[in-house]
Amino acid sequence: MELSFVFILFCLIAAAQGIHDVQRRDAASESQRSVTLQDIPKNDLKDLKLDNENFSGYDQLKQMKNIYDELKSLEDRFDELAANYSKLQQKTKACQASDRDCADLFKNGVKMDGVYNITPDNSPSAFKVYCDMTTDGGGWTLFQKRVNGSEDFYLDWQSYKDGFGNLNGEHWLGNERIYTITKQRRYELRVDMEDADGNRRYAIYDNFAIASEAQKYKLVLGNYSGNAGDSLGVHRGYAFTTKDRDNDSHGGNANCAKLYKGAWWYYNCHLSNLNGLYHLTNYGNGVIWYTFKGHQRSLKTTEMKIRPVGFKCALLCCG
Ligand SMILES: [Ca+2]
Repeated sequence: MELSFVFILFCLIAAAQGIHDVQRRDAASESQRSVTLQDIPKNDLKDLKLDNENFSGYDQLKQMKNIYDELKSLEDRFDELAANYSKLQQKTKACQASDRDCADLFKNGVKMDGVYNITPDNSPSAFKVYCDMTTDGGGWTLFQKRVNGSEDFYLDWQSYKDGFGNLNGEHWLGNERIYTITKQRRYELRVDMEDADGNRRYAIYDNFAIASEAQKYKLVLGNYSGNAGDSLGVHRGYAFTTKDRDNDSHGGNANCAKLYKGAWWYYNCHLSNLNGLYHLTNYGNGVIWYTFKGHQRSLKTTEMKIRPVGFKCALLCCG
């Protein structure tokens, strides 16, 4: 270390000056000065043996030796810290480079709700999502929101594939993006909802994914918990249906998306229809969660959001 070398040099000069002063004051000890600092090569300080206590510079030399030992110890400690810092830097960089979803962003210090860029594994580029960083510990990536009826949700296959709406308001993130996110790791789904009177309920499923477009964005769903009742479980395993792509199990030419003015994983047809029409009555074609408000009452707000299973347990470590 250059710094320690300079410091040692400084000590040498100071000590030499001190010894010189002592020498001038103490002529009687002239004969004892068999060793002077000039006789000691600087690099030999570390091997210096202080076995001659009788020469006049003994105390100064001993002090220098102590300083040298302390500097050496500090140097070792500094090298150790530098190595640790370098490791930490690499780890932090690895964490920050992997904003695969809102959970990664949260772990990397983003704690405010809002729109952020994420780059899921195998995604050709980053894209924006709305992150809920406050509900039940945060880290949620939203893919659906209804709040005021400002967006038309009665749209076709391509629109649902690509996504539509305003990420800060009503939107569907897009089936292709939902597929890309959920194929990375295991996610849980949370559905928050509120009725026209302001009553709030939620439903959680301990596994959620959608399959690829080739598999018609089929719904993969785990077990339910919550207080809204299970109105999605019955849709488990069904393909996505839009008004122009009938993949439901309703026979003949009947298309549940057309019948109930939405787009969903219909069977024949639904217990939930969160992409239905934003209005308050009319059987089955509203924003429906059957076990909360039945088939006639449309919800005022809904949010569908996902985060990795075990997110809360994993908060203290990265990756
Ligand atoms: Ca059909």
